[in-house]
Amino acid sequence: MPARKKTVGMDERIKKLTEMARVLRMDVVRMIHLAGDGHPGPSLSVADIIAALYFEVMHIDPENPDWKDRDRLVLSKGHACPVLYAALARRGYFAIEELPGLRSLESMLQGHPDMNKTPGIDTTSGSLGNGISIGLGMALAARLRRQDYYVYVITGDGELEEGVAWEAMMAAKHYRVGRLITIIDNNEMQSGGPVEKISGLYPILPKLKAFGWHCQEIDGHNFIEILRSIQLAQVEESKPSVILAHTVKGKGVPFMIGDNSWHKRVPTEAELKEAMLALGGGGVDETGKHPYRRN
Ligand SMILES: Cc1ncc(C[n+]2csc(CCOP(=O)(O)OP(=O)(O)O)c2C)c(N)n1
Repeated sequence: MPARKKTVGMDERIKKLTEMARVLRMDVVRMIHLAGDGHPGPSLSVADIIAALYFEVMHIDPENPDWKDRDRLVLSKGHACPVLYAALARRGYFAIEELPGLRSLESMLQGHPDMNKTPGIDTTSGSLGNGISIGLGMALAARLRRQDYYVYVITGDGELEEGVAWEAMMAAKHYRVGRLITIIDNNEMQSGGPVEKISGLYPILPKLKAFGWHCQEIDGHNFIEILRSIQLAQVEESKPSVILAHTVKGKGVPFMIGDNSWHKRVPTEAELKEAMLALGGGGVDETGKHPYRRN
């Protein structure tokens, strides 16, 4: 069993996470360019949260992906899997050389997460709305088996339009499940446009408060707020926790921000270069080749 990490200074931790999130964002844009398909905007909005979970928070062992006491992650917004795949590769679950295989038939990295194909994926997802329910099942299983892992669920805001999410929220409070921590990637957009225009979903937190959840609201791109809110959620043992994280779809790549066509769209060669420049470089080497490429 891996030991819990030693405490290091906050500044150092934030620096490390900031750099990792930058690398993950570059991975995402390259992967989608090479795959010729995928969801860059939704992956980029959640990159900081994924970096914090996989490189700071979660008690996991990449050498032993099925370790029974590991913390679990449910990526309910499964279409954002490129950033999860990048994090798993960078964390050592599988080789970075797998990343360019995204969405190809023979690859372990399918267009939506598949727990039977990819080491480190705790649940198959992609059919929106189901993640809180799946996470609740995992948390209840931990209680029955006297295990003490945490379950982290990442959901989009738009996907909360699915009724099953609210059934799960009601049940989680009823069963007083304290180790279920849901993070809402509240980027205010869904595939069809602004969430506010499409549904009567907002405001979200008062509804969850009324459902009896422990509620927090943060800037989902601020690592101090991400880490603190997760710590506070972890000590709340008697009820489920939600963290509403305000995020920006396409974060890190200016031409993707505010343009919802990037919900699902493929960067051209020129757009790839522009994105890499915006993210601080490293996308194309001096010979003009990508650092990794499909064979
Ligand atoms: C049950 C279901 N219905 C529809 C879709 C198609 N779909 C994929 S992404 C998406 C929008 C999701 O919006 P949101 O939850 O806000 O996440 P974002 O991509 O904005 O981060 C939709 C409707 C799906 N994957 N599953």
